[in-house]
Amino acid sequence: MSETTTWTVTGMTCGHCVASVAEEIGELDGVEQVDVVLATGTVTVTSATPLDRERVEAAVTEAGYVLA
Ligand code: 9UX
Repeated sequence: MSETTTWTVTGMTCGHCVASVAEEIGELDGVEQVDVVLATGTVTVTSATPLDRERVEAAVTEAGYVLA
């Protein structure tokens, strides 16, 4: 069963930021869908395997932003 979780990411200010975060999170094992919303600074991820904070934070950090 997939699960969907919404996270808050600070520091994203443009569409390129959004694309970078979406790309990094999309590379995590199990991730099926990623929706990054610039206006709200939120990232909604649907994953087939549980996504712990450490994995999401590593991806966000790799993209150059900060997981709230
Ligand atoms: Mo451009 Mo979005 O530096 O950070 S990619 S504003």
